[in-house]
Amino acid sequence: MADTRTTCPYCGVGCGVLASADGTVRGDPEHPANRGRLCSKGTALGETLDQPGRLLHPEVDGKRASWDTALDAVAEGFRKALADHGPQGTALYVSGQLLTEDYYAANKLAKGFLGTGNIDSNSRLCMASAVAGHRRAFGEDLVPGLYEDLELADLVVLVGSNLAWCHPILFQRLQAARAARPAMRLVVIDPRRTASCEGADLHLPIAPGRDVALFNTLLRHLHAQGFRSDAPGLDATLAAADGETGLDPALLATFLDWFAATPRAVTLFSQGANQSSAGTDKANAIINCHLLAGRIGQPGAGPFSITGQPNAMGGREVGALATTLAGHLDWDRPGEATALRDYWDAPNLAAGPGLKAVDLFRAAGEGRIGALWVMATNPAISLPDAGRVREALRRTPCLVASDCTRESDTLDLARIRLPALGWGEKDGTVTNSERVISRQRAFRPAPGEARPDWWAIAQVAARLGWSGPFAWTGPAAIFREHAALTGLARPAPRAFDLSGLSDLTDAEYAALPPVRWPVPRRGTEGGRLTPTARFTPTPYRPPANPTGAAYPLALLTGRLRDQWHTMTRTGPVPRLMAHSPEPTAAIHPADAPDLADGSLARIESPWGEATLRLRHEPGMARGTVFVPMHWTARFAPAARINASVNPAVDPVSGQPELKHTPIRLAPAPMEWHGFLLARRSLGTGLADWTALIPAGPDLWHHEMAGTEPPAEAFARLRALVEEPAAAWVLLEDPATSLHRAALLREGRLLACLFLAPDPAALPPRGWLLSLFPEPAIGSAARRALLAGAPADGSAPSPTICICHGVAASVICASIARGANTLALVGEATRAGTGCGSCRPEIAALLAKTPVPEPA
Ligand SMILES: Nc1nc2c(c(=O)[nH]1)N[C@H]1C(S)=C(S)[C@@H](COP(=O)(O)OP(=O)(O)OC[C@H]3O[C@@H](n4cnc5c(=O)[nH]c(N)nc54)[C@H](O)[C@@H]3O)O[C@H]1N2
Ligand SMILES: Nc1nc2c(c(=O)[nH]1)N[C@H]1C(S)=C(S)[C@@H](COP(=O)(O)OP(=O)(O)OC[C@H]3O[C@@H](n4cnc5c(=O)[nH]c(N)nc54)[C@H](O)[C@@H]3O)O[C@H]1N2
Ligand code: SF4
Ligand SMILES: [Mo]
Repeated sequence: MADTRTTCPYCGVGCGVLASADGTVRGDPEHPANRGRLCSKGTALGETLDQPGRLLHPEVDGKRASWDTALDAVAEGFRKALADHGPQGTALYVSGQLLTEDYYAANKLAKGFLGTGNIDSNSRLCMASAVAGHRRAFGEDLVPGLYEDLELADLVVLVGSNLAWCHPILFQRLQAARAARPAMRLVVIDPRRTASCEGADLHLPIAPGRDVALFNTLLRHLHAQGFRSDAPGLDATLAAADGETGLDPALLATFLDWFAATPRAVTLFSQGANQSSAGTDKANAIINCHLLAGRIGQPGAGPFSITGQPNAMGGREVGALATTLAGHLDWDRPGEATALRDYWDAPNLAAGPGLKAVDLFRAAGEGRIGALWVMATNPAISLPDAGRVREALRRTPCLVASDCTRESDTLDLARIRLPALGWGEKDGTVTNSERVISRQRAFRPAPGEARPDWWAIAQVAARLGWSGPFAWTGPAAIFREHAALTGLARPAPRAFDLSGLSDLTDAEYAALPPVRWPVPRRGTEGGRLTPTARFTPTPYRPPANPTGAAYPLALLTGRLRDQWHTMTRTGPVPRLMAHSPEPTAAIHPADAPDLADGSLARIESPWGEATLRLRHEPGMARGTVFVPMHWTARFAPAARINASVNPAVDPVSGQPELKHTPIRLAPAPMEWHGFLLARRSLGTGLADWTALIPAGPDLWHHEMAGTEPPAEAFARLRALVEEPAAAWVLLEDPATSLHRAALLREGRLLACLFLAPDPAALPPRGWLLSLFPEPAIGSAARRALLAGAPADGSAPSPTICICHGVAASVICASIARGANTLALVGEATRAGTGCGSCRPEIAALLAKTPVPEPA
């Protein structure tokens, strides 16, 4: 059977994928975003298809139910909430991982028929500040530029973006352009020295939250250099352009000069900008500079807000945020709400904006929300002050959750669970960061009773008495309705126009190639946009909850290369876990002189706490700590960082300040540290601190630490894995409190348990894991096992290249033997020759490892 053309379900780059029914995937050479390439997550998509833990049947009150029963229960829950609280007591919380068609249906149900603005999306945590910034500057939420502009630019500035890890294919396109045109410059503005800084011409280690001060300084500099603009608002904006950057003056001057001197400049911004209590101002401060310098809407020039999720842009197009209507229509433009009401024939259209995510969950916690439908997102983990959010979810009388997996912290709390189609099964469209609409197509049958989200929405609408407006025959019909809506006569002109697609037949929709909006009925399609713009004053404000004596460090949170959000898809894949198996907190060594590298540390904030493995990283800005957002109750309950993250929001966008929480660090005192390697998962309740790490087919690594006496823990944990006809090989050294045990049956390793008072005394896990596939381990390996060290004395070494399973030590050894370029390392070890996502890290090893002089 021919491959199916579809789109990657991870990041907003929106790469085209060719997938076959057996789950083999490769990059689509014809897709404009990636031209055949895929990053580490995209490459491993096939391994996420047959995941254990799929939600296969509807459930009500913890019991399997038929779809009819479950949908009746949802309708009843919403009916009751409407009766008890009115429309404002109902809500939907949706996601940029829905398809445009699902998203459109959800928004229509909430705003058109339930009559509430209470539909918000996880885009509130992600893109809301960029949306608000665009609307202030351009009057509409639009991204003027194209990916190609990053290749055409002479200067690319990354603001709060770790592009190398979060948008790897776009980063590879950028690096390829730089290799072809070495004069092209890359500047990275980030408190951390990230993988994106490898090979950059300049890294500005901005103090968290100071970006507005930096771009205000740039604006003044450009004005002083003689740049002028006719766009309104310049004088007031210049007058308000204040703030100290705190940067090294020489670094700052270099940046200011480069920007002023380079007409082709792109400033790409992401969550280091958006997730801030000054997020909207950060967006506008950046746009202001591009306006003054006249660098917008031209080849190689413009501000560029990159989207996170695969369909973050689609959600904005259908207006499924509490603050927008549909099709880029607004409540605050007279006539637009009326036009939408008529189009939908929805007499009950919401009169105004609803609750934004943080406020929505606060309202739920106060008992003001009777029915809440969560779709394709995991708020119990991903919202700030997440302990409160859990309480709110528990308190909501009718909590409905639609998901593909049963293994989500939010699903645990839901009263009604609805099984949704996942990637490879669902069918519709997504829009990427450069406004390209691509099809996601099904290439696998629906598992169990999973159904599309739009269908579940339409079914509930019908049960509430609104069958006609939701009587779609499939996603094509929804897409046509959405596209036609964008062509409505609107009082104010809009760039967003899909009216040229509103008459697609089902067959044309099925075959739709990637297309960039606008697609008007008449006139030019796609291309760069040159919006009419105005300046927006952005006076500098420090973060909402500044650090102080009690909480002296700033907690930054973000992403790892191979994990996706709350790990529901990437966590179970051993190859993806290998790159960064444990939840860590990174800190500059000088900021934690009393806490050893590799020890467990407790993060405490006024909102909560978490315990993670401490890593000393000289690339961290002083006074900051970086923690990945990913870990959940399923993998490491004590490491759920959002329990500590503050819920302050940007006053304009309502986006939470996920990149700045005042914290302090304390040691997490433990009697012992250790790990248990076993052929089945023993869960996350093994010890005071546990991280569960899928390590291979039927191989599980449990990293642990505990406060009970080590000898007791040793006996207790051994009892958990004991098996008939298997025997322990033991070594206990009471003097040093070292405990080692290996469980063997006929020479085959079944489990390994190691405990020690100091984590540094434990042997490398990778070496032990590599013994499990052996049919029987030899006497040398057995001796080494009990000695607690591999025979060759090799130290633990992280996997850098997951495509070919190459460890850092192997790469360093090849460098030491003279491989002094990425290409030579690739030839010697194959590292970096697969998806290429690890190349920045290989480059960092190349920069660090002394290369021998040629003989
Ligand atoms: N591997 C992977 N890729 C992903 C995702 C994923 O989960 N995993 N998620 C996708 C999604 S939804 C999103 S939104 C994107 C996010 O993509 P990014 O925004 O690139 O990722 P983050 O790691 O959240 O944050 C980026 C950087 O902001 C920096 N930062 C923190 N505070 C500040 C500040 O005050 N100023 C500046 N200038 N920088 C600051 C952090 O140190 C961090 O390196 O990634 C997408 N791609
Ligand atoms: N501290 C901190 N917190 C953060 C961030 C941060 O940087 N720091 N980043 C924030 C950002 S930018 C984002 S985008 C959020 C992401 O956070 P979430 O949206 O909560 O995270 P995901 O793990 O992506 O959850 C998506 C869920 O949807 C399910 N799913 C996938 N496709 C479908 C579908 O088609 N239908 C249905 N019904 N379900 C589906 C998946 O199985 C998964 O359970 O996290 C935010 N939280
Ligand atoms: S860059 Fe990677 S995660 Fe993003 S769309 Fe492309 S393959 Fe998927
Ligand atoms: Mo995001």
